[in-house]
Amino acid sequence: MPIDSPSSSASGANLPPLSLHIPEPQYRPGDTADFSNIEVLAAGVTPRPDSAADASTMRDMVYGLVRVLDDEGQAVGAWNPRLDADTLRKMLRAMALTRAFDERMFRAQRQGKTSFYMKSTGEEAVAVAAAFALDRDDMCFPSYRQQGILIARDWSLVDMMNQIYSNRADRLKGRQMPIMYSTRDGGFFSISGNLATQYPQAVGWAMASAAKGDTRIAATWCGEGSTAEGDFHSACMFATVYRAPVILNVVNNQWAISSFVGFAGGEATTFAARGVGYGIAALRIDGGMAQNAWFAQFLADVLGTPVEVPPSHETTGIGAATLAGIGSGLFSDASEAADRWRADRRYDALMAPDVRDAAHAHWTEVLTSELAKSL
Ligand SMILES: Cc1ncc(C[n+]2csc(CCOP(=O)(O)OP(=O)(O)O)c2C)c(N)n1
Ligand SMILES: [Mg+2]
Repeated sequence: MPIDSPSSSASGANLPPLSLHIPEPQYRPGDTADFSNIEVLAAGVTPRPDSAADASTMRDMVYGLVRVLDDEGQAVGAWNPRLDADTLRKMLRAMALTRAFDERMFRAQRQGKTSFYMKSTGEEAVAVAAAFALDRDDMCFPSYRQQGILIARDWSLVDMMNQIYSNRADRLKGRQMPIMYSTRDGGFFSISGNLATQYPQAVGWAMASAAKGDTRIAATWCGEGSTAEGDFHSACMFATVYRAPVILNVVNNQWAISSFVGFAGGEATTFAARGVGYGIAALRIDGGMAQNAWFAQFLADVLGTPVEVPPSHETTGIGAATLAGIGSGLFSDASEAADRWRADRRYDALMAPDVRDAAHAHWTEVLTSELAKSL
């Protein structure tokens, strides 16, 4: 035995050998995903703490799940934001327009008209509902999947397209990659291709707002994979030390390109639980799936096509709409987004060919008329 072999050392001779854990995803893209191991609490059961509640009183909530819509699509419980029908319609319109815009731009990318595009399919509500909950002049520090904020804020779609095409009307003069919008008037901080850099930027902006005695808050979003970046952690540190008025959203869609959630620490605990370690008030929210039921109903309304929504215990909840009330330092763990979205039976109902084609035709029309208006 070589002299430097670990088992030859006297101190370790009787110890079992150590082993390294390498996370392995249960499902790869293309497999049938099964998320039945994820505990989904019933809608309406999670209490709603006061927005001034101390972080220490709500630690359990990072392991629970805030869900608002029940299986019949009714908003229930203390988290029901009691939005009026008109606001709900506006939110749905922004979500559907975001999806239509994404589809159109994604096709353009596939046709080689632009080099890069990122869709937000299945998580439109995360951005749109937040935009409705925030004040118009609150500052957003998004990742590349919150284009819904601009659309919810009625930003010109043509202006967004100019940026994507880097044409002469591009306000960023071709100096940014496509979809990395930046608009001061839209309260939309420049998107960066370097993951998680928006986190410390948001916290710094929020600290400045507080230092100036302003009333505006910051909100930022990153994917669950991006929480593995050092920037995420230093941002949390500054946020808690200075109690920066910032909402920190983690959108968990289970994958970071080809790395599954396990490589970002998702096997060990929830992403909302990161907040506990920093003493930040944190919540875990089913923020991705509200739109299944909403979309189904909405499409049925606008298209006159009945859409059967089978009851499913796996769906659903409202996400970001309720966030802003909580104040500084909040996580939304919009778990089970993209893969579960696909696996969900409501999605099947939505994606039945006749419904899909009708929806597509309808939203192409809306998109075209929106574009015509802003030209
Ligand atoms: C610092 C840095 N590392 C790696 C990349 C390459 N990259 C771009 S997107 C991405 C995955 C991000 O996953 P996640 O944060 O979960 O967000 P999602 O795309 O799922 O919304 C990676 C690794 C990058 N852009 N920046
Ligand atoms: Mg992800």
